[in-house]
Amino acid sequence: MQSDRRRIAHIDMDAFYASVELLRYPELRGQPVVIGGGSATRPVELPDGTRQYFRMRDYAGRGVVTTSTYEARALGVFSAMGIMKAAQLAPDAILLPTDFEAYRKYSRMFKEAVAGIAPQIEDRGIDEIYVDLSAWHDDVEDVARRIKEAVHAATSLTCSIGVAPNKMLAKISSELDKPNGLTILTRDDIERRIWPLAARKINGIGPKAAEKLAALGIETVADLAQAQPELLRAHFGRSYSEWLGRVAQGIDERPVQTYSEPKSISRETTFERDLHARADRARLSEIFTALCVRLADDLKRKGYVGRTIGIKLKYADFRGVTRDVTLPEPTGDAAVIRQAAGECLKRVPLDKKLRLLGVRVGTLTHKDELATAPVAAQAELPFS
Ligand code: DCP
Ligand code: MG
Repeated sequence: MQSDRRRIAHIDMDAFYASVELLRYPELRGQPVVIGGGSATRPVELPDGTRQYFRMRDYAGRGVVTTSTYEARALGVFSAMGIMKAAQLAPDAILLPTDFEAYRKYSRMFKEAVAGIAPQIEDRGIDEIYVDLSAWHDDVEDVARRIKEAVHAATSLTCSIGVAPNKMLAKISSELDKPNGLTILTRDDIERRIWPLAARKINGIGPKAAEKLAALGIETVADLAQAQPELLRAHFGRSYSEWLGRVAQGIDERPVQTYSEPKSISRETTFERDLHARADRARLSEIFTALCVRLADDLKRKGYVGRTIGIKLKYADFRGVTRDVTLPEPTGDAAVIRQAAGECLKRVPLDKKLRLLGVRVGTLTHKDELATAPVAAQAELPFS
């Protein structure tokens, strides 16, 4: 397919976790609501049948905002903000606990609804997908509207859709008219609609790169498109600067990958209070083991085993460190993962208090792709 003829849709659910919660608590519609509390923030049912909600101002702890309703965003509350900091901006907003199981369920329902119409789907995470509509002869706007209706019929939720000649432009387009938006973008629209946007709107230009670009006077996509290639190359290296030049021109040849293998599977936890490797040894060891058990469960459920075991630590001062080790055979066994991760832990400085611990299994293989021979050998792997 000639690349300019492609029609790629990016579909992204609106205020996803918050919108799922509003289905449960419809009386909160129109109010600033923040998602991210623990079970202590669960609404209390009163004898008269009404509910008493937890207010942001009453929160103490280290949780972060997963998402918020558009009314809360108007007050400055966004994803990834500390809840206590957000409470200063929106003390009266309602705080609800996160319920990942419910979000996963709605995620599946929305993806199935889209697949019922257009099955060429690339799964990008809990609330977003790309869909290749290139082969459709119907008017794409029509198809996109049918997709929105199907998603709403299945979930009672709204999504925003961007349709464009490639994934990068489709992703930006889906954001242009949020919530409940539909934006169809053609090559001819790039200068008018994409160039005025901040360069960081391009997926792949992170906060650090955006800051470096700003220091060079490059704020918008137009600035980037008109920047001297030599200037970009001097500051960003060859491959990233060439990529920057291409995306600014709206070029992105990546195909929609209808099935993608995960690169790694991980679990991590931020402690309730910072822990010290020696003083809190028993507690840490317990958390560490529990992480490995949950990770092994994830691997089993998803049908993977992996050869690279890694750990991630964050110290109280937020500095992070990672270590990994490669095993001779792939594993999905909690005890083997625990032992290898324990070896990694011995290779990092443990003189300062810790805030976060994570364990990761990479270099994944599907269990059914493994030769059947080494089963006995695996059972004999040593562990502590
Ligand atoms: N999420 C999270 N932490 C983040 C960002 C997102 O836990 N830092 C979760 C909560 C979101 C969901 O992922 O509901 C989807 O992320 P989006 O970026 O798509 O945000 P929303 O769907 O909430 O809002 P929007 O309407 O802007 O898409
Ligand atoms: Mg979303």
